[in-house]
Amino acid sequence: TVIKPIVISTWDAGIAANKAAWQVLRTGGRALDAVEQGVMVTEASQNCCVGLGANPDRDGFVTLDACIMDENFNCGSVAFLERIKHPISVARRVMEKTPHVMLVGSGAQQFALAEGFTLEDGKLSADAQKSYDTWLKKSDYKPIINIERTESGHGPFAPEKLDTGEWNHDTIGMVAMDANGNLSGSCTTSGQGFKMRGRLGDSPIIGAGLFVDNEVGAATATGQGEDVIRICGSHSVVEFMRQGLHPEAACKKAVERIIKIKGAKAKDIQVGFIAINKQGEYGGYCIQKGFNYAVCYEGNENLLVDGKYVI
Ligand code: SD4
Repeated sequence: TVIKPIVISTWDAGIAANKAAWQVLRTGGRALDAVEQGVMVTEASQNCCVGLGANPDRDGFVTLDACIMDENFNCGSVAFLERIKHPISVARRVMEKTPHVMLVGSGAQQFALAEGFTLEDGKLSADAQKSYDTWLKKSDYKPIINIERTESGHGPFAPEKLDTGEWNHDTIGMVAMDANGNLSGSCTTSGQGFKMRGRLGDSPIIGAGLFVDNEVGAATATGQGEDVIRICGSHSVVEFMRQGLHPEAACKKAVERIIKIKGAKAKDIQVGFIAINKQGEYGGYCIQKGFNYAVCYEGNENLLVDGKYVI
């Protein structure tokens, strides 16, 4: 029997996001609405990792990336977007109201304002200001390697989080199948903390941070975006599922491909994929310990699953 509806999303912030998505799915709503409304919860939470409360780039500005894809290969994306609270909803408008797939930077912001989104003040959240100040002191303004593993978990290099043993992460990717058996996905992020200004990761790139093929399945990614882009990560996962692999095995194969390319350097990074297929089977895999994802379906509405890892 097919498990549907179902929604899964990256990291433990996915629990709250899944709850919002579930409200849409359990009442027969569309997967597309579920994945938008789900990740909006994370975007809105000021003390989290995604959205305007998140860590800024090296120059002190929060720049946001997001994309969304439905069951008909419609997709929309925004990148390098500043001072807009819900990039995922702007991405959806790009998909629905423009002839384009991606808008970036000031053009994306201009479009958002024309669509009635509010320009926020651009001030860093208290948490982000603190980590930025710490980063500036220690970093000497050099780029920092994104090591997404700490003693206690994972997260981009956020010095004060490391000191307290907490972890942080800066993306939510969500994929869902609705009661009609249609798939959709969303992905939204502030990108790596203290990235170079103008840097984009995988999260706004269809095929890298997210991919949906309604005949097969849907996948999304988190972690070191550059290495997800290198292998067209989420698209690869979906193609592996098309070849008959279970979502977990498909995610594993994509992770192994990255590890093969990176060689010894693979242990310095984290990448995690999660995926669902048309049967409502799900899975996730990551490079190394410390990644988890939230799963929600009838009777199992608050599952947090540790991602299996290769090294
Ligand atoms: C990026 N993939 O910008 C994102 C970062 C991320 O948890 O997922 N961090 O590369």
